[in-house]
Amino acid sequence: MKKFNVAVVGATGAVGNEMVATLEQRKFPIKKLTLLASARSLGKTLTFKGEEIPVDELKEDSFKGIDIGLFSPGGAVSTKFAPIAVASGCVVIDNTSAFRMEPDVPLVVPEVNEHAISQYKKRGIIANPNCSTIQMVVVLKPLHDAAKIKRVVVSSYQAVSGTGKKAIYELEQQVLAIYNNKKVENKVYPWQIAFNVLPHIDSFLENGYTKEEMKMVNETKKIMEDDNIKVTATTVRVPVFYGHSEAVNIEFEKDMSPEKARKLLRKAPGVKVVDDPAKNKYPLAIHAAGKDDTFVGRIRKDESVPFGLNMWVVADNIRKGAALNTVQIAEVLAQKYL
Ligand code: NAP
Ligand code: 12T
Repeated sequence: MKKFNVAVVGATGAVGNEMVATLEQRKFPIKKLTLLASARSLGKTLTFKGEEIPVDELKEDSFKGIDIGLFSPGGAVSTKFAPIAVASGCVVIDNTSAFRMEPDVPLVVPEVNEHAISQYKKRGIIANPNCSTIQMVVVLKPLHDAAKIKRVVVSSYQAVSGTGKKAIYELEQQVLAIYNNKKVENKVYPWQIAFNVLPHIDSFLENGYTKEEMKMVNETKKIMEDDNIKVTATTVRVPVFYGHSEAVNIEFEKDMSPEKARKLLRKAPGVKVVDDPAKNKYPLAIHAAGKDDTFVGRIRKDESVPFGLNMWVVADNIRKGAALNTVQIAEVLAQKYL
């Protein structure tokens, strides 16, 4: 089997760390693994297959001989370094929002639009969608194929790990401060997140929505390859460490009963139906954390429209929402295209 030289860019971050673990768990065919981060991380190491690998500083000449680059160093760094990596012959799979909506960059969730990976040659870049969008589209796709979705109304309950390691630390420190009767400090979020709920993820736009909300609207259409699906979103930060939850309301063109939806979703790749309310069984962030699947439950009729459903969708935002989806794309690239 062919083996590849792989670089993880942003390796010391919440997503990068999980990428390294996922490459090991899924036995990705690696010849050499290169770990890249900022100069701040020089001297650090990460363990891969029992070996301590040093973290190198990301520089313009970092990509010589690298076949695949898994990027999550933030939008500004990806904007600068993804084209540099491509110029030295590397295929980039980028987790930031830098390239997602560019028409000549495929935006891929393998369970939904794996075929779009074939378009990677135009720019040498494949974009990994936003975490909240990924877990929603793996559930929407089989339902859309069966009964055509007209409109989606989603409200998210998003974990702090989505913002990175500094935000995980901020929630921990705030909980400790409150417990010890000390002053609560906030640096990452504009308000205290511990024991609070913030209707604010990423920055605000002219239209009153946040960037995170508009990512859900625009990325869903691109991944599902259907501009007619109407989407509206309210994205909310909650004091949870790992796992995004979503209340999803779907209106269909044709009839779609809860029973039929459960049947379709039981067969859907990457989806697990957890839907037995009588036994208090429904998807929970604490159960989804560390898992690969997207969990769906509370599937019930929206009685206010002819053909509608409500459901609750949960996944590990760092795994399926980021690292796992990226490694799945890399697997298809390695097996079919490189
Ligand atoms: P994080 O925990 O803050 O980690 C950031 C990583 O980027 C660290 O490894 C950091 O290295 C590195 N980095 C920062 N500035 C750099 C520079 N100038 N040069 C080289 N490396 C640099 O953040 P995260 O949660 O892992 O997220 C990182 C990015 O991934 C975010 O910008 C976001 O766009 C994307 N992301 C996407 C999703 C998704 O929805 N698919 C989810 C989460 C995150 P040091 O440790 O040396 O500072
Ligand atoms: N601000 O990759 O804060 O577009 O949870 C993902 C998660 C941006 C992204 C977050 C963010 C992205 C967050």
